[in-house]
Amino acid sequence: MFRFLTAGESHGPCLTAVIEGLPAGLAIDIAEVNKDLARRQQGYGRGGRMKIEKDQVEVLSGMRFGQTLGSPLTLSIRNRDWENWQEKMSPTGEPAGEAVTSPRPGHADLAGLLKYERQDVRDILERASARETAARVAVGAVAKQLLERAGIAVFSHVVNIGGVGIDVKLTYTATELADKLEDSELSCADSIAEAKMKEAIRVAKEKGDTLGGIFEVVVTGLMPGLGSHVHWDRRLDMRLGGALMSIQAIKGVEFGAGFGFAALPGSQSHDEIFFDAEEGYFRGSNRAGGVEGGITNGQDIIVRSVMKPIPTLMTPLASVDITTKNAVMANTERSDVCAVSAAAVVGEAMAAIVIAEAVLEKFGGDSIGDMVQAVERYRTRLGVC
Ligand code: EPS
Repeated sequence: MFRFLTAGESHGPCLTAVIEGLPAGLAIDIAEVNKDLARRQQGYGRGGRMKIEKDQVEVLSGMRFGQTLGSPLTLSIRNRDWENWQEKMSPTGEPAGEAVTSPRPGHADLAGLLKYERQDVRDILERASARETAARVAVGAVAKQLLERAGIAVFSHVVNIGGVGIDVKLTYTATELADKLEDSELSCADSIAEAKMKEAIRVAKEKGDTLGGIFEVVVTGLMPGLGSHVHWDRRLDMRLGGALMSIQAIKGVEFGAGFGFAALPGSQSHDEIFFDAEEGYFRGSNRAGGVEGGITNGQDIIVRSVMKPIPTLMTPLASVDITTKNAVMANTERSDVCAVSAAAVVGEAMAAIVIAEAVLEKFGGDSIGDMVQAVERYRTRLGVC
């Protein structure tokens, strides 16, 4: 069973992920993991923290001479900022520094305080912070290396920030997309839209405001048959949707034509089926976004997620002091103005994790060789290798 947990507070000593269920013999390129960690850190509109951190992964278990052993793989990312927080975040001793008592609307602060019976918002915000997503990106980078062995690749890009969208007429293959993103600060393939997005972020920053947006994840090289129609919790779109919704600040997910289906008749909603002796079954469109009945249909998965604007506003919203119950302005702390490009990398990681889980479920194997053989056998049976 492929699964993982992460641990760590935003300003604690480190973030840790424990992955279990990886087959033995998978070669892991640590440089590739660090590349994704660096991608998550970049982006116009990120805050001061990203100047302090230089996220790098350290492997603490489960790997020997560059290959997995089939035992739990533990990944750790140090928080450089810990040096400045040792007293305030000490696991032992007496509380140091002032408690944060003004919860931010839109953050986990107030609901978390009430639920966990805490008197300092920091006890909640430290774990609710999107800093945790660095650990997920490291896990996702490992999942992507497993998927590569099955011929599957995962990409992401930003399609909207603060209401500024990319030109929908621009269509790229996944490889063209990856090339375009190389020199983009916002992980956006449309350079004209990107310039407008950057301007919108600059204006928001000037006003002490923040911006959200939409990113798209594309999965290529899929075989039909991942996920299943037979139970609600085996449907791949449910699992992908849930994984994307689990990312901090994500408020909605759509596959393929998504919410656009509301305005389309059935005759323009589905992907007609054709057959070619060379190609096998193929479709003339991909409105389903690669999943039908909870099962991959062999087309690319296309899934978009919307991120709300970050709740830490330098021009804060109204709140209530949790000690005095007086009206106050919400807590302000160093934060990002816009982190949609970072969220795209996290979305890519979460999608890779879910697809890797589905691949391992279907093709199993305690060794990577067994898994690859099973994939090849299946692709041969379908005639789509
Ligand atoms: C983040 C680290 C955080 C924030 C941001 C994302 O670092 P710090 O709180 O020290 O500035 O920059 O987190 C949030 C927006 C949030 O609400 O917690 C990161 O590593 O991505």
